[in-house]
This record gives sequence, structure tokens and C-alpha cells, in this order.
Amino acid sequence: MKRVITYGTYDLLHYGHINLLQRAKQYGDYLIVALSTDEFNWNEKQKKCYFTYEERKRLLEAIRYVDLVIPEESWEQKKSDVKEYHIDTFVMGDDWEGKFDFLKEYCDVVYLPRTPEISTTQIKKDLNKG
Ligand code: C2G
Repeated sequence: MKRVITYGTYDLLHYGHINLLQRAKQYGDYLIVALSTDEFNWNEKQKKCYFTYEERKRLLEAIRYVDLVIPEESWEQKKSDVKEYHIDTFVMGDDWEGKFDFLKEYCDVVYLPRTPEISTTQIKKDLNKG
């Protein structure tokens, strides 16, 4: 069984995220999403999520490509996650290009093109226009 992992906030969930998850799953049979906790988002990314961790986890678990959701609580957990979950391929959007190459010692590292036209920031801007 080929195991894939990816990380993110996934708030507000949109089709750009789905595109990423769908492509990530193509690298194996089992996809784990390490979902940023509310604390990690606020303390490390200064992101205040609209949906709580539990709500975002529930949404991700409903996606056919996702097999397991685990918490992302620190920047440093990736190496231990890759070992603990016997990961074959680490996948991220290419906005992170090169940032996680240190994992190449432990698994394949793939950066996939983002879906360019959509982002949570854009959604919020458009909604605020009324
Ligand atoms: N993404 C995408 N296209 C978009 C928006 C996002 O492909 N239009 C991808 C991102 O590249 C990322 C994933 O969807 O791989 C999740 O995006 P975010 O929730 O914004 O993730 P981020 O806040 O960048 O957190 O340790 C890594 C971090 O947790 C990543």
C-alpha cells in the first residue's frame, strides 16, 4: 500500500483544496491529511479559522480522497509523521515549493501546481463586496 501525506488549514474548504487532494491521492492508495489545529493556525500562521478544527476535520473526512485526518500541531512534526505513518510520498501545493525538501531523505516529495484563481482570501473579499 502506497501512503501519501499532505498538510494544511483547509478553511474555508473550496475546490482548489479538492483539486489538491484528488491529485495527491493519485500518488498512492491511502491519503493522510495533517490538519492544522486552531492553536497552530493562530500561533504559527496568524490565521483565525472560520471553522473549528473539529468542523474542518469533519469536512475533510467526508471527501472520498481522504483516508485519515490527523492534527498538525507543529512545524517540526513532518519528519516523525513520515516515519510513524510509513509515508511513501509527501505532497504539497507549489506555494511551498522547496520548503520541505529535507523530507527527501525519508520519502518522495512532490509539489503540485495550485489552483490559481481561488483562495479563501478571495472568497472573503468577494463576499464582502455584497
Ligand atoms: N491549495 C491549492 N490551490 C489553492 C489553495 C490551496 O492547491 N487555490 C493547496 C495548498 O497549496 C496546500 C493545500 O491546498 O497544499 C492546503 O492549503 P492551505 O489550507 O492554505 O494550507 P497552508 O495554510 O498553506 O498550510 O505545514 C504546512 C501548512 O500546514 C500548509
